[in-house]
Amino acid sequence: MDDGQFAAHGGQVPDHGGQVPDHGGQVAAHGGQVPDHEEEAAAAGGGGRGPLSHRASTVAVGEPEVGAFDPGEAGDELGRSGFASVVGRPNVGKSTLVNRLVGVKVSITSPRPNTTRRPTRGVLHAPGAQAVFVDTPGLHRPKTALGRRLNDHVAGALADVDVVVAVVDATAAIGPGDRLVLQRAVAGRPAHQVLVAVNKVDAATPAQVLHQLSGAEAVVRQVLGAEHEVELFPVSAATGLGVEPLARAVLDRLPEGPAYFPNDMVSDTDATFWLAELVREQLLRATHDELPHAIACRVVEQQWPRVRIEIVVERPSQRAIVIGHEGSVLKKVGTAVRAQLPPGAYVELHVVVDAHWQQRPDAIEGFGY
Ligand SMILES: Nc1nc2c(ncn2[C@@H]2O[C@H](COP(=O)(O)OP(=O)(O)OP(=O)(O)O)[C@@H](O)[C@H]2O)c(=O)[nH]1
Ligand SMILES: [Mg+2]
Repeated sequence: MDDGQFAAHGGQVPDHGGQVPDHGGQVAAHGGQVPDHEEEAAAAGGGGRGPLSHRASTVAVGEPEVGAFDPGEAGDELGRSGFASVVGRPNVGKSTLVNRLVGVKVSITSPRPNTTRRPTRGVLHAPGAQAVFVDTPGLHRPKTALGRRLNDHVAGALADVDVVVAVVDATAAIGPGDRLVLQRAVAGRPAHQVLVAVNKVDAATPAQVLHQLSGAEAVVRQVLGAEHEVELFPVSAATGLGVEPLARAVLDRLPEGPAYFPNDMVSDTDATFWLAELVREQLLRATHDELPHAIACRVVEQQWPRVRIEIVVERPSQRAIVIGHEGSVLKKVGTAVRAQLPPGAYVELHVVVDAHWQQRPDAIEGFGY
């Protein structure tokens, strides 16, 4: 194990977010004077729930709400409830769509494939109904134990759910990966339980969108039989276009049942995992190419408002990329993460090398993937 240690805060050192004393040493950057914020931090902790909360009343995850449509006032009386798994190839926008459906950021997103590494539940509360959307990793051809694990998660999320939303990308031709997704989505399921979303219509021409809609329909009919009706939804998870009809279609297909989550809860991701995810998200956005697959994050110390997060890479060269010139990448990542946390957060990032962690099931499980 090799290590390099950095912390990113903001307040006291507004312009540079911290000192960079020497290379490979410590970059400290904090979010203001920690003691001053103790009260706020304690309040944000929500009585032991930790610094982050996915309860709708205290959306403390930082980034602005993604602006979902308004499903109306959620009431206590429930008629319908159930689970809807969102599946698709990597990078088609599943997580962005789930965030939009739920109206709160519950899953991290990035332009890199295989950003999502485990099923992530986000709850849509509507009058008389509750839909639990399950964001899943992108179904892909796996090269590592991690990749196989991601695909296993998808298989698990497809079993025993009420509705499946299969997502395809309007800007890329429907290929073998999409075909596999659509086959898995409809296999052994009544047609009415499967909805197909053609996402990213904001970035596609009308002709492209039409082409994708008919392509997806043709694949589903091949599997289910020509007589089956397929429900298709052109959407933009990025802008929200078309998301409301999709959400309503999901809600309409839920069976009668009790509420699975309290009214003010939008996700069941624990605060510790979420902190590590926020760091990984910023790393994926700040770095490029092959690095994303090599990155894993975990919280190693948490004494709010101080959090120490370990970033694990597979090679020393990757460690250098993650740190950046004079700590520039880590600093950027730490600052972006801190901006999503309650005031006063002190985020310490620490990079270590662990060769081949992606091939070791124990390591993969250790990260919670
Ligand atoms: N233009 C456009 N971009 C989108 C839309 N939805 C998602 N994206 C972008 O597509 C990329 C992938 O989005 P994610 O939501 O992370 O995709 P995903 O399917 O969850 O990806 P994995 O978790 O890797 O399988 C990101 O850069 C998003 O900003 C959309 O409706 N329009
Ligand atoms: Mg995702």
